[in-house]
Amino acid sequence: MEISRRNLFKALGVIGAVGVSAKLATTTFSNTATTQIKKIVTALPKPFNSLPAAPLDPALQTPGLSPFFTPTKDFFRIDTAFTVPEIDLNTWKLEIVGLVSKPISLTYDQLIARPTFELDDTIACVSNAVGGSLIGNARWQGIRLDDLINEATPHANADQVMGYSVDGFTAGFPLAALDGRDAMIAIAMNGEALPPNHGYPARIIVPGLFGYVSAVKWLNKIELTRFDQKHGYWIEQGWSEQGPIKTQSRIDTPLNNGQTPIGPGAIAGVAWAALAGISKVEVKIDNQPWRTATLGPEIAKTTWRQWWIDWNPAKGDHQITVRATDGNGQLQSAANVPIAPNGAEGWHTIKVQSL
Ligand SMILES: Nc1nc2c(c(=O)[nH]1)N[C@H]1C(S)=C(S)[C@@H](COP(=O)(O)O)O[C@H]1N2
Ligand SMILES: [Mo]
Repeated sequence: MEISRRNLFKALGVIGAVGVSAKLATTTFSNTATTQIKKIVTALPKPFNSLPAAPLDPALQTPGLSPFFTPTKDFFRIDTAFTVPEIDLNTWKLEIVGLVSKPISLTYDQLIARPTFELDDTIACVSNAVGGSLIGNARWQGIRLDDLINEATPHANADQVMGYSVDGFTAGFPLAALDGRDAMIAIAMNGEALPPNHGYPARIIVPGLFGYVSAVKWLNKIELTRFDQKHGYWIEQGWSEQGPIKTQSRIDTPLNNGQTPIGPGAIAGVAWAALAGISKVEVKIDNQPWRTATLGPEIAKTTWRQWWIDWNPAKGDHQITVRATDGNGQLQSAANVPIAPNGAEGWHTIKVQSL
């Protein structure tokens, strides 16, 4: 049965609640006015590990600091899709095939009938420049990827997990990356079904890996294969086969090349590392010695960490640099490394005028 938008809202009893309608619209519909809804996600399964709510967000006290969870509407979007694929859940299937003894094919209902769990994970794009905004943190909900792949029983010679999108995009990562980390087939982010922009109805999330080698949106196939036989989309364009996220830190506030009032204020931002978490963030202002920043709560090693220090600038021009140390004591690389072929390196440095 096909339901129009208006009738659907009626059916759901949404009366004149613009905010709610708009939210529903972004989570369950594509943005074309003509879309007919074939089937919608009405309820998410209950995760077996329901994570506690995050503690009070330091961003509430520090204007300009990124919120711990990136609101879905503000979450960066990177893909090759000109138009967002529209997927009908009645016909969508997820297949696990290739170098496996027991191929698997699941309908959406079969997929979400499996145990789901929640994961707090920061995802990043390899194209994120030092200080850039192609990074976001979300609470994801999904099905364990290692369980599904074990069930399909990979052949001994398989060494790559290749995800396929309905639109032909591919991304592959080492089978060995499924080392117990919480990789998932995500069906929801921040408590709602994945919005079309972020891969509805399902995508891959692998903690510690850049999106271009792992985070396939609009997923409909996973193939067990070999690196010496197949390459994902971006590898064919010259990007590195291996794409671990690099330790980075970013100054959110004050803004680069901005102006800031003299007097008491704050410098604040976020820092992240692939899987190790962040143990220290240091800030250097002009020619002063490095100062250790206060760190926000650490909810999981897979997420970024907020940081801040107080700052009482004198009138004039200032330069501020940040650097992070990961949970293993490894200092972030200072080298000025460009984005291609496997991610930028360097300490984020900004210039500010205080007046
Ligand atoms: N189908 C599809 N999935 C994709 C891509 C794409 O182009 N097509 N881009 C990948 C890249 S490069 C990144 S960084 C992440 C970004 O995820 P987001 O748009 O949800 O933030 O999606 C990944 N998944
Ligand atoms: Mo990316």
